[in-house]
Amino acid sequence: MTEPVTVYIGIGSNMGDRQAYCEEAVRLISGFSKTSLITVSSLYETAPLEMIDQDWFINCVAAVRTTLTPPELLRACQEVEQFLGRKRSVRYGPRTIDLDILFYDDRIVREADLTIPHPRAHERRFVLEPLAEIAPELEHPALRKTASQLLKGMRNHQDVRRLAPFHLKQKAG
Ligand code: A4P
Ligand code: MG
Repeated sequence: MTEPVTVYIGIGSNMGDRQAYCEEAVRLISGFSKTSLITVSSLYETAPLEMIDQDWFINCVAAVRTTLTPPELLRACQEVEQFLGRKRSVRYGPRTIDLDILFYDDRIVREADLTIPHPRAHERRFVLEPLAEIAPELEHPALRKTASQLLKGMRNHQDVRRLAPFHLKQKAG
């Protein structure tokens, strides 16, 4: 039996009921096989990056313990995206839900379809704010800086507003 590792998953939505999509994504993640949810950051409302002519996002970060391998986890995340109705059209464009594997223990993965740590995580306030809230001492395995150091060192501005603490809703019935 392999030892479980800690994994951080970035969650974002900027279409429809953004908060409900994020909450539903967390509920589905917590139901992954071989996986247990540890904690979820607050929800943050964040100005769009990359493709800026689109609605604001709601972002949060979930921490889980899992024995799923990185490819298994990617597939599980993509199933959640599909289930929640994401149509993959424009890169960086609007989406009901987007799940990014930010960190998988301290592993570095470079596959054609999977890069861990997420290649843009360290330069995005919408990732670093929620991450530093739940794991300020988490060290980026390549950059050797903690989440809070990366956040403090950020030069570019992005509007990020902390909303409510996260409440995991149980499905009725
Ligand atoms: N992929 C590679 N590495 C990973 C990883 N660590 N986690 C591959 C998840 N997927 C990974 O992703 C494209 C491919 O990336 C996948 O098929 C997978 O094999 P995608 O989700 O289909 O496409 P995308 O999300 O449009 O592109 P990308 O490059 O993932 O975009 P990002 O980096 O996720 O950026 N602004 C705000 N405020 N908040 C946001 O959440 N998100 C984006 C999307 C842009 N601006 C934003 C936000
Ligand atoms: Mg993505």
